[in-house]
Amino acid sequence: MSANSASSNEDSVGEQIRRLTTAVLEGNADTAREAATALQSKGVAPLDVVNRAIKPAMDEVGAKYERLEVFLPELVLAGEAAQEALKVILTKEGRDALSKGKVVIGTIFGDIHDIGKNITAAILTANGYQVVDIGNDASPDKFVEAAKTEGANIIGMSCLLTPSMYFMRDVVQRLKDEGIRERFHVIIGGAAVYPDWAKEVGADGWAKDAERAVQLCDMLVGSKDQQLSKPVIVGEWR
Ligand code: B1M
Repeated sequence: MSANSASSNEDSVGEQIRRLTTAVLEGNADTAREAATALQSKGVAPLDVVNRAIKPAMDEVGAKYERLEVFLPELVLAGEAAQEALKVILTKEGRDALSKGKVVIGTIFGDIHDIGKNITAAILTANGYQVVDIGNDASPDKFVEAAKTEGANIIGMSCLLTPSMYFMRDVVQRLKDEGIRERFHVIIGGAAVYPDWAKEVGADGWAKDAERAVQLCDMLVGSKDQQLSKPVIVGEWR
């Protein structure tokens, strides 16, 4: 590629990133899908699309919600537009996955926020993990049963809603009660939970975001012969 065509490709990538960001902010799922398709066809990595467009747009919608500048309907539409874009950009990576381990992931009981969980699931898939997504509002029983049935080695719990975070403790307790705690690496993440909470519930690690969740899983899965001080914390809280 010549220098000119490389820079014009980057211009049009920038343009589609802005288009996608605006589409998510405005809750326009059709435009979000189109912009994501354009970015995928230009070979932009899924993680770049997430970090440059989807995540900042959702953060901005969240900030506007907190300032009472937008309300629940706008949040729902923004969430749907983000999900449409994710469906487009993550399909190929998912198919190409090589398995480094198997993760059962879900959003914990009572909590239906699933965008961050979906991103984390997708980025783990894109980075070589087999991911079984048990959805949102998943009970402690559902986590444990799925992990056993699927033969997973990692259980990942996401939580954005403070009242729901207490159910994370029940998952760990249930594993202990069944004498299978050591079979799984238990990791947590999501805006409601923080490093000390991982310690509090007896999890093996906490990650700030999806990329760091990959680093965390890599560390835990690769830790057979080394002592890790647990919980392993990847990223700074806030
Ligand atoms: Co609601 N909501 N919401 N919401 N919502 C929050 C979370 C809130 C902080 C807004 C606020 O008041 N400031 C607040 C929670 C307060 C609290 O308890 N701490 C809140 C509330 C109160 C509510 C309702 C109760 C509102 C109501 O009905 N009155 C209700 C709850 C329903 C329920 O769950 N039972 C509700 C509903 C909704 C919508 C349905 C409208 C929608 C969700 C759509 C969906 O998820 N499908 C929604 C949204 C969109 C938000 C905000 C604006 C954005 C969340 C989001 O998607 N962020 C949020 C405010 C905010 O966060 N600023 C808010 C983008 C996403 C990419 O980030 O999920 O943090 P995040 O994920 C990151 C990391 O945290 C991390 O990686 C991700 C990517 O980097 N991560 C992990 C996530 N999971 C991980 C797991 C890991 C590792 C890393 O390992 C397993």
